[in-house]
Amino acid sequence: MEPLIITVAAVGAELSPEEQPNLPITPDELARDAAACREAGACIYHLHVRDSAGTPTMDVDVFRTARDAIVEATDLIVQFTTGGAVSDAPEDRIAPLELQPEMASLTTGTVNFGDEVFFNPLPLVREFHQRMVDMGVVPEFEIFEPGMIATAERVYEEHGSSHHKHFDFVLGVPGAMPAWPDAVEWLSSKLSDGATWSATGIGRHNFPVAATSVAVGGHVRTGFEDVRYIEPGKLVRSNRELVERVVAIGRDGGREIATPAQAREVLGL
Ligand code: KMH
Ligand code: ZN
Repeated sequence: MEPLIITVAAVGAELSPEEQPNLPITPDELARDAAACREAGACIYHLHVRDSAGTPTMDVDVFRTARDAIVEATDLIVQFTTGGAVSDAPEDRIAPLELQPEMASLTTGTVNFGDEVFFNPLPLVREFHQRMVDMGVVPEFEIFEPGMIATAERVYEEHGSSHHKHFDFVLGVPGAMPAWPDAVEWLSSKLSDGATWSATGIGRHNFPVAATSVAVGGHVRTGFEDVRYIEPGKLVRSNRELVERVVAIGRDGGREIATPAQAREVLGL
């Protein structure tokens, strides 16, 4: 099996600093958080950013400063979100791609997201994917529902793409596909040859999904964006704490932990 690539979704757009006081927000905090995650075994830093008040933003300058701080402090692969927050306008979500991150997330369909709707109609998916292709940014297809796999393949074909195909199964968002025990293996069986994938379970599903993913040859995502409590009633203290748990799960499952250099090779970066 490939060495285990661990992605840390370190910030997200859902938790406020009041709900998670350890959320990294300033460039310094992001750089320190990223360095700690790298030391623990992470390869990819999935990046959302906040303004100085801690509110999610898609401001290009905030992304630039954050990315530069992380790249200065580590050799992590920085993966920009294009999902943003459910309230963000498409033109704001796509704007930071002008900075040509190594990777960016791309959700390939509309999905219920708690009481809200995460809006990704096909024309938006096409536009975002074409922009990534034009900018040389490798997408990570975010799969909240099975049909999103087919849509990712569809836009890949339509655009005559040649980039590596990498997917991330996001399981357990209220309103979307649950973290059913057989979901990870079933979804991965639907991918085309040569594609790679990771999986993340939201909340209490994070470590069980990680264990399944490790066992069947996938990769793993964790981080504050996905996990609020490390155990019932006990807030996660740091992204590093989550990465350490996933590293332990990976080693228990007999997987070597990938370095960012190994991950770049696997992902064709
Ligand atoms: N914040 C969610 C609405 C992504 O980063 O690409 C979407 C999200 C996915 O976080
Ligand atoms: Zn995200």
